[in-house]
Amino acid sequence: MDRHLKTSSEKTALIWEPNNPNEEPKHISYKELHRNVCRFSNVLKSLGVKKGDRVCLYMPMIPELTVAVLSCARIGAIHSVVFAGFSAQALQDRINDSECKLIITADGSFRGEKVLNLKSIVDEAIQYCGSIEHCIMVERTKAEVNLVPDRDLLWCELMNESNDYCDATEMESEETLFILYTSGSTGKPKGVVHSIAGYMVGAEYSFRNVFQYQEGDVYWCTADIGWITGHSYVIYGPLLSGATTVMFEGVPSHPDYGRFWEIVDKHKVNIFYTAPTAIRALEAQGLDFVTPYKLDSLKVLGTVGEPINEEAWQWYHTHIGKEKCPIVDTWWQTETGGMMIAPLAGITKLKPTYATLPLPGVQPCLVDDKGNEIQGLNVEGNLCIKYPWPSMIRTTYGDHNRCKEVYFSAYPGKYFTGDGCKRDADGFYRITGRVDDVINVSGHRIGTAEVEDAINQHQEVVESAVVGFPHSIKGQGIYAFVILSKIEFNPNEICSQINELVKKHIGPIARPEKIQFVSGLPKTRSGKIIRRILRKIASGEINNFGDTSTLLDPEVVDLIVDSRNLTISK
Ligand code: 7RM
Repeated sequence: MDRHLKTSSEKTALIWEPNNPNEEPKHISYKELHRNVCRFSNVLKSLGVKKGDRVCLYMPMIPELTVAVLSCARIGAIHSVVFAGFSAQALQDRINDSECKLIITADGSFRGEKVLNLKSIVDEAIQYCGSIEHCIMVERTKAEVNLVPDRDLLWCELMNESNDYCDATEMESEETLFILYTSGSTGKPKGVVHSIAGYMVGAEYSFRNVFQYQEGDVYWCTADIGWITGHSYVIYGPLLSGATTVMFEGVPSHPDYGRFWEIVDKHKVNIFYTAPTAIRALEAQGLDFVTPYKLDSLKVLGTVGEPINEEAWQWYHTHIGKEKCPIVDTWWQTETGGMMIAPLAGITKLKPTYATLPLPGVQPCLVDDKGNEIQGLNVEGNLCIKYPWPSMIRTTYGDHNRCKEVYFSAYPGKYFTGDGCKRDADGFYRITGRVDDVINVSGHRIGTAEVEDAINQHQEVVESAVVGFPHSIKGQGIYAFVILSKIEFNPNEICSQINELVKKHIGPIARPEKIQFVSGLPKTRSGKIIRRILRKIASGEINNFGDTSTLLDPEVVDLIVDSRNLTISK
């Protein structure tokens, strides 16, 4: 921020586009953003927030969220942004894991036609958060809220009383910039820790090079700041580069499915970055929502979050990019901090559905199940990274061993990504999807164990197993196999109770698409569920289960296959 004041203080740093297209967008210059960040940094200091303290942000996509993130960074406090679609329980778990001192939220958020009351979710969560001293609330929806005297404070009042001067706290390069929780194969979500210098180097380097950002470009990444894509490519990457970044409060379907393209034309967006799931959802609505818009400002398109299918790639290329915009399919993870395998726009040869080549400096490799590196071309294996990179995960908050276990022990000396990957005849990489128990629903990572834990909270559930299955819009959907204590329950009733439980423990995004009640689960003699078989059944592949010799009771599989007609869909 301070760097850009010298050269671009009047330049627009942030264009904020509200949920309601009739509300005025905001253009915030680098100078104004800097001023607001300084003011809010002083607010944080006045509340006793010091270097190293954790601050939780549970906010809508409004400029105050960007200001809050950058203010934490300015004073050396560690931000932990929690996506505002997570439930009170999920929020509480994250606050307690890292013992946040302060939470910043809003009265509510506007998402399409919906109004979400965030403050009441925060109230519910922080009843059981002993570390929280204060809650700062931005007024956005003007919904009625409960303000607890002394604990709850209003953003606007604190900002009015604050002042514009706040030096940035000097930090060591390896000190922590932020924590972001993400799901894995087992247990509760872990707090991925990123460092000050390395993370920012990775975010800026990848932003500039992959998108081939040019001074003056207007750039829009549609991700929510609650996810890593929002951290790295709505806030840090573009703002470190001195770019103009668009921040959108709403959803692609409101007021209709042309909203993205309306915004592209309105703000003359040059670089546009979104998820395959959004492309597929918009494609499904037909071209009537695209043709009214010119889209002639676009120069570069990007995708992230999940594998993109050929059809969606072609649609994006033809109808949005008008066959003249390179598409950068960027593979990376919360843990990698920034893009790892991606084309450089206009430089790397494109190949639909391929993330193509590693960024300069990144050393990917494929390994087989025994841990041997697979050399050569036209091969497939588990994707690892052989050599460290600036923005790599530093630890998992509060549990360094877990970080070693999860990422560095499967293949000694290498970072294991959890993804399967192909390398073609040209040496190009194509990520095929997760090889662990993580499901990718609309680009959001959901751990099967987390969903199972929520389902198992139901009194009548004996056991459950959750897998992903191919979904035409979401990429993957969640399929739950559930054993009940008795068979005479009303299945529809139990289904809605299960859905409520998942919503309560995680959030609406983790609700199963399909629930099948079964009498048993396919297990090995040692009692491990064979998910491979369940994944096949969930995908409708019921003819060839491969090697079933390890099954304790092969008959279980036939029973599950035969009772598929009893599956209940959301
Ligand atoms: C940035 C982000 C990470 C997981 C990752 C993959 C999948 C992400 C791509 C992709 C195929 C891509 N972080 N993934 N990008 N798969 N092609 N271009 O999404 O931590 O939330 O998810 O997402 O499985 O391991 S994340």
